[in-house]
Amino acid sequence: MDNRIEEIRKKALKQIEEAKNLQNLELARIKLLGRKGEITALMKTMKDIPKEKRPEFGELVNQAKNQIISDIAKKEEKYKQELINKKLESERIDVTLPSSKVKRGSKHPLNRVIEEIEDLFVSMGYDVMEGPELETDEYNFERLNLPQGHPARDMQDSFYITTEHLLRTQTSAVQARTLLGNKEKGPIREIVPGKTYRREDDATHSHQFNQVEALVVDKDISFADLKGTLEIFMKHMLGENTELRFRPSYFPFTEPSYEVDVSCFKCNGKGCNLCKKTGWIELLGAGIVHPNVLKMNGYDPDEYSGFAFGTGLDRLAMFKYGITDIRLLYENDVRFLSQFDRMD
Ligand code: FA5
Repeated sequence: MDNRIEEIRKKALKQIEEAKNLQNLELARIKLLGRKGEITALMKTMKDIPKEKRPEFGELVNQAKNQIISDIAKKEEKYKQELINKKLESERIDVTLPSSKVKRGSKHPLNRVIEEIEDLFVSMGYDVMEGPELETDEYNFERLNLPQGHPARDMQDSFYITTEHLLRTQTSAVQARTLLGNKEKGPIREIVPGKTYRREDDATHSHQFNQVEALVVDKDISFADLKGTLEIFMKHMLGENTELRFRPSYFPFTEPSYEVDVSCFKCNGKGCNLCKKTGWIELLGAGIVHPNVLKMNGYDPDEYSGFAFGTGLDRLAMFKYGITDIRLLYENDVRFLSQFDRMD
């Protein structure tokens, strides 16, 4: 009896010893311990053994079985570890090698200008607001004192989507939205940067461009507030020596209205190609909010007054960075844009 068990045990351990990989090991396990395995078969012969010998027989078979299980487990562990080592080896990286260069993008000049303006105005207590680019005729024109058929509408050749909807031609549309939407009818101090659209295309005009609007409404707001704010704004953006010039102009939503020129920062006002020998560059429209606009949007013009201005961000970016054609800002040519890497 002992011999039979010992024989099977030795044979089993040899098979395990010879198993060259995990698959062989699994086959050996099935052959020895599976339902039809040799150890299982040995157990089944228990009934043929005399009763008094059975405990001893059972113990010997169990010892053999446990040894087989333990040997298989050890070998299995060994093979698994070998596989892990092989994988780790194949994935080994040399951290001392120089890294491949990741090309960094750079901020678009328009975004630079927008961020600079936002930082400045936020530091003066303004909110940064936005409005829809697909705007209604009501907000883009009507509530800004530009009723249907008003001749000043012609100055902004518009992209109408339906008779009621158009791509906004000016960020001034958000003025009306804020005034009307302000339930308390209290003071307002906001800037609105955003995209605007007109049917124009040449070196200084684009069908899509960017404006930033400013609106301040409070008691006793005067031209002095407008002038002081614009001086801070322009000196900050274009340099401390920048001078401003206010020329009377016309916008239906402000009265009085102004075109504001800045002294040419290229020639310091002496006259050059950039300023067409005038020493001045036209940069924005501005004025004191028209009482009709206040009234139409729920404010009492006897109690409140305000100023507003709107400037082209593209033009500001062009002046600031010496860009000669507005279209460069929209072509996404990496050779052009990468020049701004150096400014980070
Ligand atoms: C306006 O759009 C008024 N909403 C500005 C304003 C706001 C006046 C608040 C009073 C009070 P204007 O049409 O002049 O005004 O445009 C303002 C600026 O937008 C221009 O000075 C110019 O810098 C820029 N701009 C206008 N059209 C284009 C265009 N097609 N491409 C690029 N920039 C443009």
